[in-house]
Parts: sequence; C-alpha cells; structure tokens
Amino acid sequence: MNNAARIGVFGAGLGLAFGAAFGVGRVMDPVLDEEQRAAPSDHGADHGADHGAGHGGQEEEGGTEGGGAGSGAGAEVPGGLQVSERGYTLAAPAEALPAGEETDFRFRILGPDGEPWREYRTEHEKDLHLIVVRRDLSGFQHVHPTLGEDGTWSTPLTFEEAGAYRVFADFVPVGDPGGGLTLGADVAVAGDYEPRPLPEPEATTTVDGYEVSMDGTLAAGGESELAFSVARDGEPVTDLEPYLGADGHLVALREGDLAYLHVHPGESLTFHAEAPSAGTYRLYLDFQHDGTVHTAEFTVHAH
Ligand SMILES: [Cu+2]
Repeated sequence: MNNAARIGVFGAGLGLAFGAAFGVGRVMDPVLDEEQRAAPSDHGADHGADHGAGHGGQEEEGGTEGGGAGSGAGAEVPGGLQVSERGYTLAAPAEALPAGEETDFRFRILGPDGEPWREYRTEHEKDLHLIVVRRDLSGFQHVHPTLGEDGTWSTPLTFEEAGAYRVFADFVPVGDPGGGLTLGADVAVAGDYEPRPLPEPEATTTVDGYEVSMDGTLAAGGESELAFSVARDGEPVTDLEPYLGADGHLVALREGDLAYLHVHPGESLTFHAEAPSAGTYRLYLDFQHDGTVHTAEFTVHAH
C-alpha cells in the first residue's frame, strides 16, 4: 500500500475510534480499532508525525518535519482528543464519581496488545502526568498517579464540582518509536452542572497572593514564545523552586474541544507553545514557591 492510501485508511481508523468513543460512552473496555490493533508500531515508524502533543517533545520535532506535507491530516491532529491513539488506550472510570469529596481515582493505559501497559519513560521527572479539567476549562488539576503492579494507575483526586471532566494522560511508552502521547477521556462527576464562562483575556492574574504576568502572543498554526513572571507584594519572586525539572510547567488547552497543545519549556519561565488553529485557549502555569505548587491561569486568543 502506498503512503497516501495508508494514510487514508489510518484517517478512517481515527474516525472510527472517535465514533466508538462517543457512541459507546464510558466503558472500561479498550476502544481499539482494527487498524491500530493490526499495526500499532507501523505508524510510529513510518509516520513519526502521528503523535500526540506530549511531554516527549524533543524527538517529536523531527517527526513532524520528517512527515512533511505528505503526512496528511494525521500530522495536524493535536493531542488529547482521542481516547485511543497509536494502539494505546486510556481506560478511565465508567461510573459517575462524587463531587466535593476525595476519591481514589484509578485508570489504566492499555497497550497495543490490549493489556495494561507498564513501561513508561520518565519525562519531566514523572512516568505519567495526569491533567484533569472540567469541560468548561475550570477545575484544573495536574497530578502524578502511582503505577500499581497490575498496571493500574491511581491517585487521590477531588472533583470539587459536578460536571463533565476531561482527563489527559501524558506519557511516553518505552520502546515506541512514535514518542510521547496524550490520551484524553471524559469522566462524569454527578450532580448539577453549572458551567462557568471562560474569563476574559488578561495579561496578569493573581493566584494565592502571587501576581503572574504573561508576555507574548499566541500565533495560530505556529510556535509562539510565551514568557511568564511572578511577583508578590509588587516585588519579583526570584527564588522559584524547580518543579518537574524546570522553573515551571505549562499546559494549554483549546476552548471548544480541549485539544491539548504541544508545549515545551525554554529558559526560565519561558515556553514554546504550538496553537493548532485560531481560537481561544486556556493556559495553566504551574510554579513552585515555598514548597507549594500554584497554578496561574490565562485566557488567550490566537490569531
Ligand atoms: Cu506532571
């Protein structure tokens, strides 16, 4: 099969996986389509561009470029939109979870053979990063679950308010040439859902007594440099503590579908973010000071 035909088939496969994810709803069973089952590593090898926007950034750069114009739609798909990708599936809780109380949140990553995947490459000091956010982009959390011997990840988690949440698992499977992946799944938290409007864009926000400012603009369809600074009581905070091996950690999500942007850190509190399209994005900057991690949030329009 030539490349164009293969990509066409793969594209159809993506649609299938997508449809199944929505159609079947929240089930623990793997939602693997036949093509991914048949040739999980094939894609990674031939089309390095078919990867998620994960923490495993570095080698993905080459993959994207190597794919070039001939890679088709696969190269354009941001991470986090699929429950199953490249043969790996995020199996999240099917039952509704309670609001406002701590739960033992458990999930699995199923590998290409359908069994719980256990081999993860440490990225940003962790084997897997779990991002949790409500569908209205409120309630953001970034946690690091523990992998059990049976391949189940678990972490205590409190969903403060009811609603539909998106959980993102960001990881690098060992031995997969495709690099990092970000899988996304919906999780229901029972109760009355009162969606919040997204806050307007502001260059400065306040969190836990820290004033955090953002410098830079988010360009649609390219890579943008965003620089952040932190102050308290009007004075720059110069003794931020390392968090996940850097001065801070940035997650960016697109409003409308919660596409998970590819972000990689630069010097200090500077990041390079790739906005796949024009639109509105919510940025979540994690930084650590005095032993506590804080999250500053920004709304940004990309043009
Ligand atoms: Cu993390």
